[in-house]
Amino acid sequence: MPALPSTDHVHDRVTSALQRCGVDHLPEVTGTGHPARTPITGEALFDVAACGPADVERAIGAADTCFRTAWRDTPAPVRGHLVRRLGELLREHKGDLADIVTVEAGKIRSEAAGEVQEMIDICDFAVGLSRQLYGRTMASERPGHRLMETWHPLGVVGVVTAFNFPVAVWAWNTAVALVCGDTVVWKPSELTPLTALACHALLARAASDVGAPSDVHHVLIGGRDTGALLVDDPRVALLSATGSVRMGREVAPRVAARLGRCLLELGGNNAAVVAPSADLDLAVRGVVFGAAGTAGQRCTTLRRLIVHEDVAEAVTDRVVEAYGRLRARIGDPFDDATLVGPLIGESAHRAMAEALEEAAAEGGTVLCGGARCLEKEAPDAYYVEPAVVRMPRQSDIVRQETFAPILYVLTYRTLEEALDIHNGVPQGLSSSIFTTDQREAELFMSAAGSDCGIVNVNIGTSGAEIGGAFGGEKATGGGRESGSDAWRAYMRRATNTVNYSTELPLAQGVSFL
Ligand code: UN1
Repeated sequence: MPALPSTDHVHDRVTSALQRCGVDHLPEVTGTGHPARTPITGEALFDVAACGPADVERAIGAADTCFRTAWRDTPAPVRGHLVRRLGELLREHKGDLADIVTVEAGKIRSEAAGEVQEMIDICDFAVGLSRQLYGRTMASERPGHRLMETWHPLGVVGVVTAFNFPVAVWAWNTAVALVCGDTVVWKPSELTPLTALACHALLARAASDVGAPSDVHHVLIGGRDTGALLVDDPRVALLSATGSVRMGREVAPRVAARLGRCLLELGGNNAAVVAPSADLDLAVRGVVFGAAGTAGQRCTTLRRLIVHEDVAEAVTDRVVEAYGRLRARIGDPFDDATLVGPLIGESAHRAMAEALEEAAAEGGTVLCGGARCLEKEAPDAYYVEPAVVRMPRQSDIVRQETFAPILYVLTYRTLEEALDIHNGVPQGLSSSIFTTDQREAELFMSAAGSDCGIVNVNIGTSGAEIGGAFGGEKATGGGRESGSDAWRAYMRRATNTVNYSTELPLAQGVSFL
């Protein structure tokens, strides 16, 4: 098992990366601010100054003024220059940002770099979008009239992000919001303040390089109270929040109470169906990456394997065998040999241990994994062996999202039964089927198939590209971010009727005067 680096080593590495990204006032360890920790050793690296209510007020006020006085009137293709410059800086600092993500979120280096690549990709997409914010023209029912729609910027977008994708989800929202003419106030997870400072510094540099106003973006380091101020402020036209279903249930009614707009990306409980015709080599690889990758801490992580009983033994044996090979590759996420980094912290580990106990009480059999590793070397860090648990049925614990690497295995006889199990959970984010039978694949993608926002065939549930809209149904919250036409959530639509005739015919044939 790769040895862990010391906290001093991690501190030095992240310090240089932050400096290169242009974070001017490097935080120190003072014991007074908001602690920035690394899950690699579980120890504190710095204290970051936390925002108070006055800072939140100032940030929202400045972003709102910037929106009204400058940004909404800047032509969209010119707004695109800012995002293009940000994309260039992200390319230049890909390694630095990946280092910071690895330090704060514990992602293995390749996945951290992949996350930064996702930022670069969305910047490219948003730059193109800056010339494609199209409205439709419709045929008017009246002679000499034109009916059309225009898309306008919305206002301040409040972005709340989670620890597990500390930079990509910010970039999905921010790159698109900025070209749409919105300004952004960001409340990152309190577990990842350093990545937020680095992103903010890079965006500030991009703004200064292209002559865009610095108030297009503000970052607020803080906890729940800080987020609540953003949620309740009527100047925040759209609140885009990523996190747990519990968080969504708190946030949505508060935003609704002020008739604001919400874009929610909440939990997933993603499943893969493995049919008897599946290419098993491919299925096993897809399953293992989906379930154990990112130490099970993606909202798209594969949590339920619904496998046909004819291939259940073969598939389970192979997955367990692959997990056996992972065991030697749990540890330092900076080591190229590592495939499974740490859990984010103690509560994540507790949730995993409790879920495993509950699964056993509900009749489950742990086929492999679940043990904590490296606790002698780093008592405050939480490394675990990814677990596979055979369940007799889809019991309560299987229907919950536990943000840790536990894969529940269930079996089915008919595809109808598989779909019932598949859709029989509160969440609806991502799904996949492994099959070579076209009828099954089409049915799975049909209205009567998977009820998720992401429905894949012969690939796993995680690792979506930015070009499609990302998000899910039911308790996942219904929001869509990233590609396709997700930009529409960041703008307001005006319907225009223009009369270029000398008559005034009323619609629906109404006569008056
Ligand atoms: C998340 O886990 O919050 O599809 C986002 C994926 C990534 C994004 C995940 N592109 O797994």
